[in-house]
Formats: sequence, C-alpha cells, structure tokens
Amino acid sequence: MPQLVDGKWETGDVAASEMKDGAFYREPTRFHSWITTDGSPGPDGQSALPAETGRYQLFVSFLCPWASRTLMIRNLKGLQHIISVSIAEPELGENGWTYAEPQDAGPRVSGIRFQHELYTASDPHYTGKVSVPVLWDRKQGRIVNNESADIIRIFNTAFNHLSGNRLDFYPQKLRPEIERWNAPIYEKVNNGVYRAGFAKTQRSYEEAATSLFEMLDRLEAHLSQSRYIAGTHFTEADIRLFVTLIRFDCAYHGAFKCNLRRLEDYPNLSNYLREIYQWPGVRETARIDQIKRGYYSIAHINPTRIVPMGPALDLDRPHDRARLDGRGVVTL
Ligand SMILES: N[C@@H](CCC(=O)N[C@@H](CS)C(=O)NCC(=O)O)C(=O)O
Repeated sequence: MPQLVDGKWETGDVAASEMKDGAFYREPTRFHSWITTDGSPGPDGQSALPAETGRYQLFVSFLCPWASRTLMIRNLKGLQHIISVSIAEPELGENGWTYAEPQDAGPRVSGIRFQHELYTASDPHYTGKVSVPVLWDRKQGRIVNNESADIIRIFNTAFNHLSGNRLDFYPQKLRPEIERWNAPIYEKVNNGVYRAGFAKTQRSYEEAATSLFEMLDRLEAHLSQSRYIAGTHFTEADIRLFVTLIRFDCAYHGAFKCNLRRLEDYPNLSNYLREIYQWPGVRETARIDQIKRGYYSIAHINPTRIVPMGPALDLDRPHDRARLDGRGVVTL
C-alpha cells in the first residue's frame, strides 16, 4: 500500500513494513489524544480536548471494520448531530483513501480530497500508514485520535452531557469479562481475517485461517448459552465482533479465502449477527455494497477487481436470540 514518508505521499509497496516472512503484522496507530467532558486528562492520563457540539469530525470508509466500530457507536450513542462524518470512496487507490468531493474540515484546512492531507496537516513530517478512521478536530485542524479502540471509548462517555445518552458500552463491572474476550477476538477474528487475506505464504495463510475458525467455533459455543459476548448485556465486545461478522460472507469468505465455513453455517453466530444488524441505527453503518466494492478492489488479492454478485443474504429474516436472557445495554 502507498503511505506517507516524511510528509510526502509515496506510491508503490512502501508499507512493506507490515509484512514479515510472508505474514501480515498491523502497524500501531500514532495519534492518541482524548476528548473528555471538560478537557481534563483521559483515563490513562492522555492529553484531552473538551467535548463540544460540531467541533469534531470522523473520516471513515464503509469498507473498514475499524471505522465501522466508530460509526456504530456514534449512532447507538445518538451523536449524529454532535459529530459530523465524511465518507471516503470504498476503494483504496494509488492516492489512498479518497473523497469524491472536497470535504469541509474546518477553518484551518482547505477542502480535503485525500485522507493523507489530514495526516500532513497534523504532522508535516509524518511517516507511516494513512488509515481510517480518523477523529479530527475542526477547530485546531489536526487529528485527535486515529485508533478505533480509543474512539469508541471516547464516544461512550465524553459527550453524554450534550447528547443526554447514558448508555454504557464499557461498564465498570463488566470490564474484566470484556477484556478477556476482546484480546482473542482481535487477534484471531478482527485481525485474523486480514492475516489470512494478506498472507504471502501458504503457511502463514493456514495458520491464520486455522486460528480464525477455531475461534469462531469457540464463539459459536459461547453464544449458544450467552445472549451477548459479556453475558446478558450488550457491550463494546459485541460491537467489535459484529463489524467482522457482517463482512464475513460477503467479503472475507471470498476475497480473503476464509472459506472453511460460511458465517451462515453457524446457527448461533448468524442469529446473533442478525439481531444486532436489525437494531435501529446499525444497518446504516454496514453497507454491504460498499464493503464488497472495497475488498474486491484490492488489486494484489483480486487483480481483475471484479466484484462478485453474491452471496444472496437475507439479514432481515427473524433471529432466535430472544430464547436467551438479554437485558440490552447498561445505563449509567
Ligand atoms: N488500528 C487501527 C487500524 C485502522 C486500519 O488499519 N484501517 C485500514 C482500513 S480497514 C486502513 O486505513 N488501511 C490503509 C492502508 O493500509 O494503507 C484502528 O483500529 O483504527
């Protein structure tokens, strides 16, 4: 993938830093400031900006599961009128993430056409990957945070006094259980599909695909007894799993060769997926057409870039999850 090197956009396979012996290793993100109610430091002492309506903007693509997490919590927390959104084309081209029209990003920068412009505005000497999602400060014209795991936690609490929304997707008492699941779900499922799809050796592909399906089997068994990942309440652990499950049959099964089984072949996982998909505000964040266009345009895994017509999915058919005890989302 192209990337920035000392603030200059360079095309070609410059992000080879993410490949080692034919296996894919995701680079860590670089912008980790926080937003809090009054600008006091974040939970781990991060420097923070104050929550304000209209000040912050999300730059995303519908292809991306990490970006989808942030869109999903934005809707579930009722932040649509507080945080604006810019949506890039789903195809990641030679110029990186691209916006069809220049995007208003506040008074400090002119209309944004390319995601890399956000990075160089924040650090003129930035070297590294240019990714979505980005949480952007329109007032100062710089990136606040480009790590989805942080952004979902910021959205969970920072704007509550402005939105009046008290839903808590990371409740104190469930944190150990959430973290217990987040780690293997990230490694084997969220990132596991990428390790399978981007592998350049048979061995690294098979290692990734094997651990992915072992984990899906484990989740299938867990969700046969438990309504949600951390028990009776829906939490961020479910948001983090959902964004990969919704891409599974339409993208990862074909484009990333994750094809030992389809998600549809797992009764509990597929019913769980449909329950969440059918909640108000969720389907708008999971655009199957754009997801397919995005993944099947990655030239090194699909040189013809032909987007398959299928699979025919009916995500609106009823689910059976009401048989398990479910208590919605914890309220503060
Ligand atoms: N750890 C980041 C990962 C973000 C990420 O890797 N996004 C991908 C899209 S799914 C991207 O923008 N890739 C650009 C590239 O590889 O050049 C997060 O969770 O926010």
